[in-house]
Amino acid sequence: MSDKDNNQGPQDEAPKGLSRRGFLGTSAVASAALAGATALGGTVFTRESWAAAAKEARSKIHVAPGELDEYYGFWSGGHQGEVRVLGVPSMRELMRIPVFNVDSATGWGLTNESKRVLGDSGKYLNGDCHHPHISMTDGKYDGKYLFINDKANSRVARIRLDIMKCDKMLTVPNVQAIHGLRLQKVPYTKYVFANGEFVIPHPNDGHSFDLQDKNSFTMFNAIDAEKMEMAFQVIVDGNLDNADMDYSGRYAAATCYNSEKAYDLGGMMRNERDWVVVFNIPAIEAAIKAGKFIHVDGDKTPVVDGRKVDGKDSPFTRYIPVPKNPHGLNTSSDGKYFIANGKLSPTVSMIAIDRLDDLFAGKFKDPREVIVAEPELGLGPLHTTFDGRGNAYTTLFIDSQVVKWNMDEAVRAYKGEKVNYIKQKLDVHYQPGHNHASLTETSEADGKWLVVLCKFSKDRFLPTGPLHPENDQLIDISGEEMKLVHDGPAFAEPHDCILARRDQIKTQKIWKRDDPFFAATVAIAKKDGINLETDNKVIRDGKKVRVYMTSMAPSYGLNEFTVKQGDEVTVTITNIDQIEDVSHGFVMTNHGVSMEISPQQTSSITFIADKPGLHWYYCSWFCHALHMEMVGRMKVERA
Ligand code: RUQ
Ligand code: CUA
Ligand code: CA
Repeated sequence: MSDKDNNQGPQDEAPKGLSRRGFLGTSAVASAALAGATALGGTVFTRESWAAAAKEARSKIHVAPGELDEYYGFWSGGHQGEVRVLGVPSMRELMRIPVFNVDSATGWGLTNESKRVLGDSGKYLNGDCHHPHISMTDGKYDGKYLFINDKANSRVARIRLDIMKCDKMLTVPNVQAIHGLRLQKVPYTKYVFANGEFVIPHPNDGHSFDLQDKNSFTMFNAIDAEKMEMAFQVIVDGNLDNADMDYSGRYAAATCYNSEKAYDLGGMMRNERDWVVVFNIPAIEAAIKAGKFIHVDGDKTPVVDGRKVDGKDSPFTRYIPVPKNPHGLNTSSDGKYFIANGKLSPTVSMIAIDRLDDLFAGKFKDPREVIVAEPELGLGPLHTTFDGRGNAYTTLFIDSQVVKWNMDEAVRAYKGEKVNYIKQKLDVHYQPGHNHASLTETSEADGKWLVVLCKFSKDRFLPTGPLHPENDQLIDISGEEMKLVHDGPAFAEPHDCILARRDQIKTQKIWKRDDPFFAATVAIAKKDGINLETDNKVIRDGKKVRVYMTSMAPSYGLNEFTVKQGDEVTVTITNIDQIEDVSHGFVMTNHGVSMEISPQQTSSITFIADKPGLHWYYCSWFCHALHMEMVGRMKVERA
């Protein structure tokens, strides 16, 4: 293949006599270009210019052997279903946290402890996570939890950051595809806000397939962050894409791209403007407290109706028209603006949060009076992030660029002043979706690093066949000028990431014996009269056999046990090693059984002993010079 065939690559130029922008035109943006398959490329550059820039940058991101990164990064694993932990700026992957996927190494989805977290939804083996967000107190990360959505099976999961394991999961009732997810910032993360993306009929039982029907809608969902139970739902007009919340704890906002409630692409692009819907959280809470709520489709969650009736607003919502199929919704770190990213419009819309009280009080004729600027930034704006110095950084999917712009200057320009609010445009590689500046979602945005999550990597890495990696690029934004310092290939598909200072995340080095993560397993052992730290015993309970053993490098407490063919066997292992990093595993060969048992952890797994004969089990985490010898045998007697 010649370089010329490789469209979107750095080699391509705009057709002769036309600038890329002129050729594309803002109205032509919609269909062809968004597919990411146009013949239009990034800015022309040479390999040499990249090499020079890279050399200068390399010193900045080099974290020497034995040294630690300054930031934790939590990356969504997209439709791979996990969360990944990276060190920033080295961009080294530190850990993977299985969530909506099944994980062979740790036994996530296989162990009893993980199955209890997964609940009924454990029947789904896939997930699609997009938006990882860290719990906050007073607008700053408190390091307690990370929440993440599952678009594929309409779930929200919580990860405990002290142990970096998922400890709760909730299927959101009566909505399809949880997409946008953000947290209450102030005074603390009481609610997780999660958008149901798709409009569906209610009840969704086949009685109707008509999206225009008044019983077809989607809902904005508030989840109690501590209990991980539904708090309330709000019925909305149109659909819901991304969301964020303000720094007062009063207003949440979400973008809608399908105000048309259309079935197809053409229909969803019909309106020149869709909207941002703003939710008045205290008004919703007051209505629910007063018992003024309904139920939807037999679920017990309190629901309020935030739709307009005959053009009249509900007390719970306001709809602010913005162009066109907006996508990302970002609260500026100074707390002043909700910014809706135009996607099919080259603009972003800046909503002044301090005008929302008046909007709800009915003081404006036109809800667009809360918009204080609509700067034109480039083609395909998707997401915006902030440096805490008054600048915003917006990804331009179609232009394959990040644009740095000044928010105050954009507001002044909107009032008619002649000021160029665009500070810099930087090529990224290629087609960026989310971007994320260090601490940007908090009042402590520090303007040091910017991660840009590019959907296409094209020619940036050694080829890997038709399926290409994504490209997570790291950009130094500490100075006046953005500087690209690192290309990071990633497997499908980090939609989004979040960076926290390393002092904001406090982890345990070994498990605490009273950890709730395995408390239910401990309770079963207690009923069996077992002391998990000392006992190695087999308990028979009809056809159920519970095998209890300890592990300590390099041996299990039991090096053999006997069961009968057809028994349901539960193996519960307590790792009594106290030494940091000495994790053991348990694999029963040819039984699909695998799990992690880290120091002071109790793990259990249940399977059917369906094959008579001798079956070796072994430790799967390299723990000792005699790790290979850390084995035992299950003898299965013929039925
Ligand atoms: S969305 S690429 Cu799933 Cu966060 Cu914008
Ligand atoms: Cu225990 Cu390897
Ligand atoms: Ca639309």
